[in-house]
Amino acid sequence: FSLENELKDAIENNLLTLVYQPKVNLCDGSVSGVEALVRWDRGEHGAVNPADFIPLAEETGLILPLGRWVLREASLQMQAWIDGGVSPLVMAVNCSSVQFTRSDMIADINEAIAYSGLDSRLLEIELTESLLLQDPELGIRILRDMKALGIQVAIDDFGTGFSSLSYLKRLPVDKLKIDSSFVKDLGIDSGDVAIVSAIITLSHNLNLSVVAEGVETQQQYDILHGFDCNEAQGFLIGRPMPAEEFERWLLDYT
Ligand code: G
Ligand code: G
Ligand code: MN
Ligand code: NA
Repeated sequence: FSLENELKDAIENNLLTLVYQPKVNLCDGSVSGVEALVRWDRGEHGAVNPADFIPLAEETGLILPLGRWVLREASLQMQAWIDGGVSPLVMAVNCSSVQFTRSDMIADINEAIAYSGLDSRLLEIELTESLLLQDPELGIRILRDMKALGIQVAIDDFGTGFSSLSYLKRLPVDKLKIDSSFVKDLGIDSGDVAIVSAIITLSHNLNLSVVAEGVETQQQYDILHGFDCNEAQGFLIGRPMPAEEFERWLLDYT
């Protein structure tokens, strides 16, 4: 019984779970959104790291059913929170470039929105620069189709993929997420301060919103706030949490 078969079984039998990590608005400190992150607990074998099983899912094509499950589950969860009286938050879902090149993502997103009843403006797709670097014209076409659905689009791990800036200008996206590797040494490494400040200025000049990932210290938070970064996400604010824990976190925070 290979790990691949076990993952297939986990997807089919609803054994994957999602955890939810908050993002806050740096202007007023309010909760601005949440990112869904997939988890796989193999019972007595323990939890497998997504950094290990996402690549396996991508190689085997299992990322297609996995990605559809994540989209649907995250949309259903946000709609359930809204129905339960929680103020609407943008739900961000990570998508692999394999999903864009090997499945009809627009149909998958439409299906999740229709099934959950979630307002499409509350769904955000996070994608990495790799899709856009592999096939820029396809990337732009898919991004346009996604914007036509009314959903938000963010570029994840920004700064690690070496997107050309002239290309960035043409992309119909809403948001850049500054990779945590640049945030880690803010306040220690003057090079990282320069990079982060440049990404924030660039984003604003392109009318994009900007999020800093991996914020762990108050010093990082304060520097980002001083640079007019729009949102922050990281362990300082909240770890990725199971749904019930996230609900308690929201009540405590607000
Ligand atoms: O949650 P964690 O930091 O362990 O995630 C590790 C990596 O796995 C990150 O790059 C994250 O974007 C990715 N990841 C987590 N959940 C999903 C998912 O649902 N789909 C895809 N494609 N990647 C995910
Ligand atoms: O690639 P992506 O940005 O989707 O990855 C998100 C990953 O980053 C998740 O695995 C999440 O657990 C992790 N993460 C989130 N906040 C922090 C943080 O403040 N510090 C560290 N080291 N990892 C974080
Ligand atoms: Mn992400
Ligand atoms: Na990231």
